[in-house]
Amino acid sequence: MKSRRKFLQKSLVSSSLLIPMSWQAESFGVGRNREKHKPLILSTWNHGMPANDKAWEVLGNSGSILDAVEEGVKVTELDLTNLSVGLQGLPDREGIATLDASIMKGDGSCGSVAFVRQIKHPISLARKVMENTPHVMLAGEGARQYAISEGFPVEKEELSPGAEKAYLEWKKTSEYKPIINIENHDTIGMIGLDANGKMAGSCTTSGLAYKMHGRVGDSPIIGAGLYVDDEVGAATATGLGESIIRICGSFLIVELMRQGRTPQEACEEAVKRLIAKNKNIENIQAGFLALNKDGEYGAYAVQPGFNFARHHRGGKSLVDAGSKFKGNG
Ligand code: SD4
Repeated sequence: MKSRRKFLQKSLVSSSLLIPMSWQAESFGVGRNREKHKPLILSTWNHGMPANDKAWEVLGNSGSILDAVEEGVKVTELDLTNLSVGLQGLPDREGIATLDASIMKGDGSCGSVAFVRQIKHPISLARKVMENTPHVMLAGEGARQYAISEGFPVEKEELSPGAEKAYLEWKKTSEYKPIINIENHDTIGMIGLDANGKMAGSCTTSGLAYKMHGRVGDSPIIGAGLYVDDEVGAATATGLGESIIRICGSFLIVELMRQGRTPQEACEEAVKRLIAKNKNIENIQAGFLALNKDGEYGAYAVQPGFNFARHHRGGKSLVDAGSKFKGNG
């Protein structure tokens, strides 16, 4: 899924964030990237482009990087063409869509929900957990009940047409065989830095297609799918959650940056660590995205095909990340 799709030029107008939005697709190799941008919004995969558009607009209007990363990924949660985020996503092996999400601010505040059903915007529920409860994480029926108490609408439990078609097809064999980059790896993780150096991040997913009922991935686990620290930087992950949890991927990257690595070097080191700690690596895709407090950024994946959306004052683009393995073309 090496998308080099060109998107229409749009202009985003706000008082503080006037940017001429030229669209380009770029390649982002293993090199030592030292480019800096503040503000900067990054998110995983090509669905990150419309999500970042929204985040950028919200940042311009409200000035809040937290609002920006929440509203940005809500676009993906509603995107009916996306089968790996939101209630329209591919279900577990019982045919039920269950969602994971997390949100974090650079001051250490964080919230998440896991294995939640029937709630359209798990990212907003994660934010409520962060802001209105003494807890960090709510799961399953408890998370759903909490959503109801906060006034979230409860959606009918039915698969989207795309998910139902895929599920019925899968049921013919019920074989669990993730297809790298296509079927299972399109979580959106978004990390952002505002003009004053404040950071926030969000991550939301329907998780692995045809997972066991009750399975939770890395996305709602603070430190695995997402980590943000205003003193250092932020990181988010996509791909096979089990492989990312094993190395506390996002926390690892932030700690490597704290020790002086660039975001690019930290992402590459995390991929190296992940490869060392996981068997059957040829069947695993995982990708990381990071930025530091100066506005430098980096990305790296195990397999080719990972890309990310990048918005800053100078423009916006979809960038191909480098990867440890090169694939067969
Ligand atoms: C998970 N990390 O649940 C998620 C899936 C994913 O891109 O990232 N897809 O394991």
